[in-house]
Amino acid sequence: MLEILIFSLSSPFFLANTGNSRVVGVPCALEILPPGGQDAAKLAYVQRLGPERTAAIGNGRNDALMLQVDKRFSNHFSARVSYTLADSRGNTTGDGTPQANLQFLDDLNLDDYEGPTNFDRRHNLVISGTSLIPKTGGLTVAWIARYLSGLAFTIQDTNTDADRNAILFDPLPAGSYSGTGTNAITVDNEGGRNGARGPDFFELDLRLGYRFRLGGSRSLDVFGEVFNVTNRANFDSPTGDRRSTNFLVLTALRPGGIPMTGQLGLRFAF
Ligand SMILES: [Ca+2]
Repeated sequence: MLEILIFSLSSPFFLANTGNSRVVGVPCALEILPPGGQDAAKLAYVQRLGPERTAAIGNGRNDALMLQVDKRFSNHFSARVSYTLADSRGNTTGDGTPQANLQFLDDLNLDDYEGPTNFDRRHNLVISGTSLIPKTGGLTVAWIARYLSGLAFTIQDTNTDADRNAILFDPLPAGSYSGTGTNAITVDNEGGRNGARGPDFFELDLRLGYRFRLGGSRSLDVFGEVFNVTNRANFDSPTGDRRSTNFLVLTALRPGGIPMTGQLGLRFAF
């Protein structure tokens, strides 16, 4: 069975001028907040900043193509392949409280802030399945393999304030950048906000199980599971700040990026 889903979502971002040099915002469907607007559910955050200075001038766009193929259980196995091709861009980071870090005086410079959102994940592939091994009397094998593209991050240098707006967020020009030392990487930076890509992710998990039938309704399940079978080191994106001694050096695993891990289990049913 094949399923295909395509969706596109444009989401304005509510931006609020704090009165100094910062602009922050939250996603919001409204275009302009009237003075004294009381839609507390949506605007509780920006109301604190002064509603007379707010306007929905940020925007983002999310496009995705989702495919899924299912093979129902027959001939001793079932399987599923899911894939999503996605593109998430805008003139904010999309993280809920985005800032216009390139603002200079009254000019927000949002055109220069265009780029991938912090959640832009180009490829997402999952292959999973389970098999009942014939002639074994109850031996099962299950697997799931996952692949994710890396997230975008910004190559910058907080040593200088190139645009002199008192905000130390000044993306470096496009080009190839490298870290130094152990686990350093090289990235091709497109320039601007989120112009570089962090490491991708892959993990394969396996499960082996056997069911002993003990007569009547009683049974004993014995199973072993191994997570991250290939023991791949799935790193988080490094810092893109050239000022840091860890510039483009992989220093931490991404959340949930565990080394190879195994566990054994028993389950007695009666
Ligand atoms: Ca700056």
